[in-house]
Amino acid sequence: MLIRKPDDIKSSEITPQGIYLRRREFMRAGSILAASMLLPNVADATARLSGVVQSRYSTPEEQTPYKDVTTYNNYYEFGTSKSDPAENAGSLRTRPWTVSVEGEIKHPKVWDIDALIKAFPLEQRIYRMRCVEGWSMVIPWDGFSLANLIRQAEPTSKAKYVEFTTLNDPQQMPGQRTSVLDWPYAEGLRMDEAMHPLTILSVGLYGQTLPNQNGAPVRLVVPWKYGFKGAKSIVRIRFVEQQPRTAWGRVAPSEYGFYSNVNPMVDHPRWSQATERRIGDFFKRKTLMFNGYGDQVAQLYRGMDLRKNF
Ligand SMILES: Nc1nc2c(c(=O)[nH]1)N[C@H]1C(S)=C(S)[C@@H](COP(=O)(O)O)O[C@H]1N2
Ligand SMILES: [Mo]
Repeated sequence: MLIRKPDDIKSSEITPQGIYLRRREFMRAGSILAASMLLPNVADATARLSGVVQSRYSTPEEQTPYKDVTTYNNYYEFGTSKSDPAENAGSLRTRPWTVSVEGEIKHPKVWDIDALIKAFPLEQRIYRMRCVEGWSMVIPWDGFSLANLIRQAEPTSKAKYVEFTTLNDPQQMPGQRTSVLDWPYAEGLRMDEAMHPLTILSVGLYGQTLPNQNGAPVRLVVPWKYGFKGAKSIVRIRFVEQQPRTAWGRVAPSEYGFYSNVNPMVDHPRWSQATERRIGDFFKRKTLMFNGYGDQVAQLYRGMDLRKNF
């Protein structure tokens, strides 16, 4: 565990150029980390990530404080209320950990997580994140472009989709002993979505390795889609010919479509998606098409009926 006191951490280490991390938030993040050292067996025993370069894809919007990002979570393997993951995810063992990259590719490989973290350039991507439930955050993720991993794997011509699967271990994940979802959690992307430069595998946030409640040691982040696309604690990435079934699609196909693009014009069957509440704000704001990433991603869906393909 490599935790340094806040004064030792210069914001320039995370944000060498461009957008800077505001010191106030950094101090807050640092003091939480420092406090966590005093407690035994805490969930966010994170370590500093090195060599993280700021990305030009980052938003300059105000970042959601570390405390909110790490205590207001959805991770049903550890309970269904927002505070459950931070309280219960300490039982997840993230080392040793492997990620199997398999299916319709020329170079299947079982990656050791630490080799994976070192294999591709790490960037900090400050992304707007929108949960289907109507709240949003701005999170400085640290990770690498999924396209880099895919290029190395060399998909065959049969690879049309990518499936992401979370660890299946009811011993470590108390929620998996209940039937809220059809375990293990699974998500999927079309190949061009997976290859898009905005799509990342995240291994950290705020310059530290991911806290367990945020999906340690590696999770998917797709900022123009609802948050549930971002499968946490991934153990398998499989390239397939058919559109994969997803965990949410299995329990409620009429509510959670495969694409799950943020779309203020298409309501969830039980609530409107026109507005959202940014965590920390009092007033709601309008939700933007593709969560504001339309300039970059709208062309992926040209000619598609986004009401049918929700
Ligand atoms: N394995 C797994 N991944 C998951 C979930 C989950 O319950 N289990 N919840 C999803 C939902 S609904 C959201 S909004 C995001 C929340 O990520 P965060 O807690 O890091 O903000 O994780 C997604 N990934
Ligand atoms: Mo969500």
